Amino acid sequence: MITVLAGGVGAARFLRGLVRCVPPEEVTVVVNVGDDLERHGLRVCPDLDTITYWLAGLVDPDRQWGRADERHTVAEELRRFGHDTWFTLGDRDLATHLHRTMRLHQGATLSEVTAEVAAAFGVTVRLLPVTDDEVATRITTDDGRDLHFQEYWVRERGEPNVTAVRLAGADRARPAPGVLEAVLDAEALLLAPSNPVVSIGTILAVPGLRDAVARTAAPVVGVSPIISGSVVRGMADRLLPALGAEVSASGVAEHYGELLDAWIVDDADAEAVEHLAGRGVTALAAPTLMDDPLVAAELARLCLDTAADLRRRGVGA
Ligand code: FO1
Repeated sequence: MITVLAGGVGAARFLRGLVRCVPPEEVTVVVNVGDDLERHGLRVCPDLDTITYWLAGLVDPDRQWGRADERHTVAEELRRFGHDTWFTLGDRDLATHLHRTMRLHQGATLSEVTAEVAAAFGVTVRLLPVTDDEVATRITTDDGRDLHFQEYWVRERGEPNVTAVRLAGADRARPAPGVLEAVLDAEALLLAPSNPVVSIGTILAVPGLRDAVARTAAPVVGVSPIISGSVVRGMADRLLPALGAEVSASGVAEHYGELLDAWIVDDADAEAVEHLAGRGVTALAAPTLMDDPLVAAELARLCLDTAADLRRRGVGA
């Protein structure tokens, strides 16, 4: 089994490549749920849904989240009642949130509903929320406000300066069923090129996860989400400094520290390879900009080959 720690869009593009290299049934994805929120009484899970829609080939190609061929009739009508629709839910997307919320109200767990949604979209990789407990990524801004991640990222367009990031509720959260086993029993554990702070970091903030990643016999191979000091998308460049991490391929590898056995950087950052070798991290340079599914497939193939090579050399065990 190949296990991937994943956030939203960057992870989805990577997974689209991975499923071209191995049968989807052999892939388990542990997904961040810190972005999740309640809107209009509905439970919305942006990272789980983004991965589902990408793998189903139904994602909006321009926004890269939400559904293609989408309309926003319900959102327009909600505004008639004075509801605030800064977090815009499309008509098709709403069906996912309605189903999920109905099932949660019936007592189903988020894991159970996630499996139902994936099956309904014909997605055969196993998607696991990192926890079935309610957690939320919260952002402290330099003017002293405490915002939900989506308030920071969407409502305020990521403009405020960030002084702290935390996963609220993490202290009471338990790994969802199968999550620890997926990390410990994997033949390879891949860190997708997701946001190291609010996607990978929030996965690792769930008690037991960081320890499982540190202990797994699987080689841990990560892909840098930073190319030439810049993010491919999102706001990791503004969150990493809040954690004292450098905004570079090397800086993220150092931020992950002992957890990594290998780190894939973009060709543009090839100079990081020997710098990291000096720190005992096997680093390789390759194309990591996954605009083309074939690039994503080659990148995923490189991760798997690197993990197999590390296993042969007894690294990671
Ligand atoms: N991002 C936006 O910038 N504006 C939105 O109105 C918005 C709505 C939305 C609805 C469902 C969903 O699954 C994602 C949505 N996103 C929106 C993207 C979301 O903020 C990000 O996908 C992740 O939370 C960060 O990776």
